[in-house]
Amino acid sequence: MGVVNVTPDSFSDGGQWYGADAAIAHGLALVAQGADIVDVGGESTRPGAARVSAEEELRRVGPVITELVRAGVPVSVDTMRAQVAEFAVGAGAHLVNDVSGGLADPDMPRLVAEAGVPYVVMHWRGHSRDMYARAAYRDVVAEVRDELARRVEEVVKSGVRPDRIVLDPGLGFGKRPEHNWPLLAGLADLSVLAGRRFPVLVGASRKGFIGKLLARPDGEPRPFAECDDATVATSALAAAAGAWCVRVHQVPANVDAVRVAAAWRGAAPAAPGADSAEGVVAVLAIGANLGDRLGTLRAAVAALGRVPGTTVLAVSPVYETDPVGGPGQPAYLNAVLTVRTALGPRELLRAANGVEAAFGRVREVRFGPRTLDIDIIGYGDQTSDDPVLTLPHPRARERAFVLVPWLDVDPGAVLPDGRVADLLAGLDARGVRRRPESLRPEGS
Ligand code: PMM
Repeated sequence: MGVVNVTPDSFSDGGQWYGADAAIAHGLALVAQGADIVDVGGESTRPGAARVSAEEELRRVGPVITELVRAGVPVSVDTMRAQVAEFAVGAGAHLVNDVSGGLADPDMPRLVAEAGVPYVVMHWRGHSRDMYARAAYRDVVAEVRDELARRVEEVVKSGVRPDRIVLDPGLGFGKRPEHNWPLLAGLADLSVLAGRRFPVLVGASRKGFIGKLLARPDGEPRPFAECDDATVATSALAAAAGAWCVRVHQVPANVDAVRVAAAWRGAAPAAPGADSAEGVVAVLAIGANLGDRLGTLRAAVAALGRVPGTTVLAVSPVYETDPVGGPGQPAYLNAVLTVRTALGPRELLRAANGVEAAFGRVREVRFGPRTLDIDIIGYGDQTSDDPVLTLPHPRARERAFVLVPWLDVDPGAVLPDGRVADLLAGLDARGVRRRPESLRPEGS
């Protein structure tokens, strides 16, 4: 998650992206550098900050969110106000990031529930003006976990679905440096509340506790803008510990860090019972025939694995395939993956569309070339005539470029009209050629 603070006074990058044009250009640049989502905020939460009015907050973030969504960027809105969140999700924002976890504005949880978007619930004890007055803990990990558990209970009572919730320990918010390190070291503990594992977002980038760690011998803290290397180290460790997302100001090196951590985790033996979580197994087909096809498919697999409540179970080999239908166009690379997901089918579709949008997918020419296409082929045993998402995918049975890789990940796969192996026997699969490359992160 790349940060765009449209504020004159944020501690980490205040003033740099204050104008709408600069903020939009920065959001686009962050996505080009590899951010999966751009977090747009219009109110500084630095220690001591006074609040701005809702009108001013909207004036700052409104045009930036509208324009980034229009450009296909997955946007998160960093706000404590339901009014601002309502505007943002109405404009197409994908996620609401509420640093108060629903405490600052009682209308927020209901608004998020109605919008059905993912909701970051951060640990927070009060506004920034005097937040250090509340920075007293006996056992910071236990207290943050208990307070987050209460917030989750409350927002679920307001109608937010548990599988839409992302937790955040709120590093630096009402916490002194010595409180932040145990929270980072305890990420795995924080992610499990009431027997349910939640995705966790970590916002350590350029925060004061990192500057303090790296202080000069005379005690002068390292300036914020010189804390990016240490932020990258934190991102790698957080991602290796299972964080779902890191919120950062500088994207490129943090993307590398997250990829390293994903490869590291991917290579580790599975913990007993790790995959026994509830959820439905869905089958996704991915394809690309523009740009860096292999790089795009690899990044798409990684991005799908970071969708809240979703784990990639198996990824097929890659196949080069001749285009079927549509205008003359280059050959595709195709693959199929299975995921276990706590999301409903429409939510999974929305998440998949978000990943497509992050790769600049435009939906203009039917069956035309595309940088990335993600189709939901099946969702458990569910059948549906919903025109937005017909299940199973109505054209899967006639597409060898789907059935061949599907059999790789599930040799016993079935469709309503028969076994996939039998359906494939009736198709011409000569245009589907297996490639040697893998879509799993290098080395896993
Ligand atoms: N930190 C800041 C702002 N928004 N949101 C979440 N979810 N988690 C954070 O830790 C967080 C946040 C403050 O940092 P900034 O001023 O550099 O944006």
